[in-house]
Amino acid sequence: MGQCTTKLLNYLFPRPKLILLLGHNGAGKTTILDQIKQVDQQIQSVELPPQGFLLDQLDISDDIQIQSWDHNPNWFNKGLQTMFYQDASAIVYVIDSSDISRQEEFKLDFWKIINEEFLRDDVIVLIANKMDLPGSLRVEEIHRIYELDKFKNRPFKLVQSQINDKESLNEIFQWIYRTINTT
Ligand SMILES: Nc1nc2c(ncn2[C@@H]2O[C@H](COP(=O)(O)OP(=O)(O)OP(=O)(O)O)[C@@H](O)[C@H]2O)c(=O)[nH]1
Ligand SMILES: [Mg+2]
Repeated sequence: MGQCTTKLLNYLFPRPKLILLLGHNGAGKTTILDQIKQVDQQIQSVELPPQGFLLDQLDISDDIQIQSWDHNPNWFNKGLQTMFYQDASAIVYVIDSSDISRQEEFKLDFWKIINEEFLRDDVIVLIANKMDLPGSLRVEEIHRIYELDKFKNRPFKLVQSQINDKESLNEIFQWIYRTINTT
């Protein structure tokens, strides 16, 4: 389906704005969802047949939904990313900042996702998680490794986070909700 058709359908049948929470296995996506959900909200685990793709879904309001997909490196080879990512308004990519040996792999994955043409207007957030662990990368190092200077004309933020740091997480998600509601 072309982008114009998608936009028209979204206009005629409005759906919640979608925030995708992505990142490698164990980066901390589910933990983050747990920390930003309100007491009366529940994370739903959904399995999509036939391949059995897994996602966690959190409905923030009637207007905003967060989906966290299990990391699947084969999506890009099979062209499936378009189907699952194209409706997103924001991409939140989570990295384990203490896993030094895999940063190059995380970086390639991050850029592969956000370079998609259909995501070029999206809000992008990189969460440097697990900052509490010894040897975690410092913010300046993440900035350099991920070549974040390239973000000149897109709404982008780099945020440090660690388990139980609800304040920073809520602050950044509030910024995302505001930003996607005004674009
Ligand atoms: N020390 C530390 N551990 C964390 C942090 N965030 C998450 N963890 C732990 O890391 C492990 C993986 O976290 P998850 O939230 O399950 O990671 P995930 O990205 O959802 O992983 P998948 O669902 O497998 O893709 C769990 O044992 C968490 O308790 C953090 O900031 N610091
Ligand atoms: Mg998870």
